[in-house]
Amino acid sequence: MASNPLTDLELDRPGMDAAGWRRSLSNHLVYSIGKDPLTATQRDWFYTAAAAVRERLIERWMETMRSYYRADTKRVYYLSMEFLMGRTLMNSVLNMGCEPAFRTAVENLGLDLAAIREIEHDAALGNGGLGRLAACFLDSMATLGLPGYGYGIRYEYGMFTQKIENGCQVEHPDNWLRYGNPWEFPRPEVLYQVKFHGRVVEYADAEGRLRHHWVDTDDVMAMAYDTPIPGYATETVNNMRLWAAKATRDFDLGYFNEGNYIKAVEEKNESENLSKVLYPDDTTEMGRELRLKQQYFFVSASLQDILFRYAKHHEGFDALPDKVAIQLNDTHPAIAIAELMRILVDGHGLDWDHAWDITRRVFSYTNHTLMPEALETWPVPLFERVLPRHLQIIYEINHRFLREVTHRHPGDHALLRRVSLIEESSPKRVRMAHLAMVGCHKVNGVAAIHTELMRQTIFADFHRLWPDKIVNVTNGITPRRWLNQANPDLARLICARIGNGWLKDLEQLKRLEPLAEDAAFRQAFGAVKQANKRRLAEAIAQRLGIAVNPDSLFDVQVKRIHEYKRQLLNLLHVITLYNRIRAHPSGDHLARTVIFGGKAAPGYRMAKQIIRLINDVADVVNHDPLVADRLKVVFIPNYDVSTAQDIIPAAELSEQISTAGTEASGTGNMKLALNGALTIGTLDGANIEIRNEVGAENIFIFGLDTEGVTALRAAGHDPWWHYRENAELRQVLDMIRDGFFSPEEPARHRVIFDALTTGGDPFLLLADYADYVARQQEVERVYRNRDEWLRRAVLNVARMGRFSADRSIREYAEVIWNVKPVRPRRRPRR
Ligand code: 26V
Repeated sequence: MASNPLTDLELDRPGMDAAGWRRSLSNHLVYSIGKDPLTATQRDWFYTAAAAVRERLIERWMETMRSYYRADTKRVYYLSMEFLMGRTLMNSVLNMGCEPAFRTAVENLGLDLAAIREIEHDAALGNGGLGRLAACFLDSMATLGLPGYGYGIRYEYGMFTQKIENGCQVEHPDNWLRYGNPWEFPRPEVLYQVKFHGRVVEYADAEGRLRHHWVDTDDVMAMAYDTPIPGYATETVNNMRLWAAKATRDFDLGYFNEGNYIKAVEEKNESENLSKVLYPDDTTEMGRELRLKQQYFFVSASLQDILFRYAKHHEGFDALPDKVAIQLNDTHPAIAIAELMRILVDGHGLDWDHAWDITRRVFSYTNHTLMPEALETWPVPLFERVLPRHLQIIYEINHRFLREVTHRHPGDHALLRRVSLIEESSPKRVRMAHLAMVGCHKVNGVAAIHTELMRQTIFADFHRLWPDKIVNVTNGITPRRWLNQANPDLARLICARIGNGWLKDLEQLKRLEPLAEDAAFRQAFGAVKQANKRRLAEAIAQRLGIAVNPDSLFDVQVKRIHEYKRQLLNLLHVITLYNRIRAHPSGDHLARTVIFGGKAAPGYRMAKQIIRLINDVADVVNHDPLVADRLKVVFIPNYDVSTAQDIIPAAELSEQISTAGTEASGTGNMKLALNGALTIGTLDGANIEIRNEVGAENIFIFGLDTEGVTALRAAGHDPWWHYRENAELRQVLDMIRDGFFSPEEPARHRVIFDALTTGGDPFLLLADYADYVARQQEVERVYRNRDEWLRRAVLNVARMGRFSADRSIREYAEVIWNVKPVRPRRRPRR
C-alpha cells in the first residue's frame, strides 16, 4: 500500500511525527515485547507496532469517557452478538491521521509494513452482514462524536476458517487469541454475576405487594474486555466492551467439601464454555440451549454495567430513557426487554406500568431478515428451565398486550393468535421478534424495500396497531475502511481532485461527477483498477495456482453461501459461457474471470454442495485448453473482512442477484459500487436505492421484482417449463445432472439438479435465468467499450455518498435514539 494522501493531522503532536514513531517502536520492541532487534520476527514487529499505536489512543479514549461523564449526556448502547471487526492496525493509524509518519518510521527501521500488517489475525466475531454492520456503525459513531458503546461477547473462537479440500469446505477453528490480542484491555475488576436455572419464589413485601425472588440459581461471572474505537480525524475514541465467561469463585465449594477437586475444576470449565465459540449458522435457528445462554449472559452483564454507570449520577429510574438508548441488533439480545423489567420490578420495586413505560422508551430493535427460518423462537420448556423468571415476565407482557389488542379489536381471536408472544405449537415457543416489537418504541428495517415488506408481511398486524413504530434506516458502510484503507490508490486519486472532505462527508463524492466526462481522469481511474486487478491476480496465482488474465472482466460474487443469494444462478451463467466457447471456439468471446468467495454454515448441506459444484466447474473450465484464458472460475477460500479488502478494489462487476424480496439490504453491494464496480442485480434490498442514486442507465437490473415473484408463486412456478423451452438452460442443467463436472462420480451434483427441477426451484433461478443471461450479454457489450465502462464506473463512485454508515448513524441518532454528539476537549500537550 502506498502512502495515504491525508494530511498529517497529528504532526503537531509530540510523538506523532516519524521520529517520534520510530523512537516509540524501538522502545516498545525492547520494553513491551522483550525482543532484541537482532532476533525480532515480523510477528514481534506487529505486536510492537500495535503497542505503539494503542498507546497513542489511550489518552483520547480516557478524555472521551470523561467528556461524556461531564456532559451527563445521553448514551447509546449497541447490543450485538456479533462484531466483525477485521484487522485494526492500519485502521487506527489512518483514523489517527498519521499514516505517512508511521509508514516512514517503519520503513526507516528497515521493515516491510505490508508484511507486518498481514501478521494481524482478523477479529472475526461475526457471521456476515449483521456483524460487519455493527463494526461499521462503531466507526461511524466515533467519527461523528456520538457517545456510542458496543456491547458483545468475547468469543474465544470466532468465525471458523474455511479451507477447501477436494473442492469441499472444511471448517477449522479460529484460534484468534493464540498469540494474544494487543487491542484489548482486560478488566478483571469489572465483573458481574449472571444467573441461570433455579426457581422463582413469591413473597409479600412490607407493603403487602406480591414480589418475586429468583433463587437456587447456577451462576457464571462475566468479565469485561475493553477495546478502544477511534473515530476518523477526531478526538473521540469510544469503547467496545466484550464479555468473557468466568467461573464464580464459589463454583467449587460443594465439591471441594466432598474432596472432589477434579469434579470442581471440570465444572469451572463448563461455565467458561459460555463464551467459547461463535455460532456459525446465520440461517436456521437451531434453538440450542448454549446459544440462549450466550444471549442472556451478555445481555445481563451489559444491563448491569449500563445501570451501574447510570446510577452513579442519577436517583431513581425516571430519567433512564433520557440518558440511555439501547439498540438491539436483531432479536439476539431481545431478552434484554424482560431483563430490564425484572431489574426494575423485582429488583427495585417499581410498578409494572411504570417499569414498562421506561423499558419501551429505552429499547429499539433492528430487523435484518424476513426469512421465517431465521426468526428466533425458543421452546417454552427450554426457556422455563434456563430463565424461569423471564418466562413469567414474558407471559405477563403478553397478557397485558393481548388485553390491549382485545380492547382495540374485540372478538378477533385470529389476530390474538397471530400477534401473541407465544406460538401455540407443540411445544409452545417464545417469539423473540414479537417480544422486541412490543417492547421497543421503534423497530427498523435496513433498506426501504425491506422496511416496506416488514410492514406488509411479518409485522403487518403490528403495523396496523402502531403505524409509527416501524421506520427505515438504510444500511451504510464506513468509507474509511472500505475505500481509504482497502483502495488507497483510488483514495489518493479522489483526494487529488476533490480533497479529502469525502472521508467525513461522503456526499462530496458528487464532485467527481463531471470527471466522468474527463478522458484523463477516466484513464487514471482505469489505471488504478488495473493495478488492483493485477495485485489480486498475483495473489490468486500465488495462493491457488490459477493464472487469471488481468485484462479479463473481473466478475465478483462474495458473500455467505445461501440458496436465496443464488450463487447457483451465477454458476448457471458460467456454464452457459463455457458451452458457448466450446460451441464456437474461434468466436469473439469476452475474457472473463468469475470470482466467488463465501462460507457455508457447517450444517447447511445445500450451501456446501454449491461450493463443491463451483470448485468442480472451476476445475473443468480452468483446465480446458479450448477455453484458454477466456474464462476462469476462482473460488477464493476463507472470505473474511481482510480478503474482502483485497478482492473488492479489484472487482469490475458486482453480482447482487438474490431473489427479489429475500436480501434485506446487502452491504457488499455498497462496498463494490463504492470501489467502482458496476452492479448486475435484482430489484432487491439496497440495490433498489443504489439504482435510484447511480441512475438506471448505470446499473444492470434484471429479473422479477417482488411483485413478479409474488405473482409467479401464486400462479405456480413451473421449472420444467423453463427446462423444456430454453435449450441452453437445459444443456447446463443436464451437464450438472449427468456428472459432466464430476466424471469420477457422476451422481455427485444430482441433488442440485433435483432442487432446481422436481424440488420446485424455490428461489426461482430458472424463472430469472434468461433475463440474467441477456443482461450479462449487455454487460459484455458495454465492457468492450472501455471508455463507456469507465464513465459508468466513475459515476457509480460519485453517486454512492448516500451509503456512508455516517448517514445511517445520523438517522438512528435523530429518529430513534435522540442522542447528540459530544466534543471531547483537545488533549493537553505533554
Ligand atoms: C441469524 C441467526 C439465526 C439464528 C442462529 C444464529 C444467527 C446468527 C446471525 C443471524 C443473522 C442473520 C441476519 C443477517 O446477517 N442479515 C443480514 O444483515 C445485513 C445487515 O443488515 C443485511 O445487509 C443483509 O441483507 C442481511 O442478510
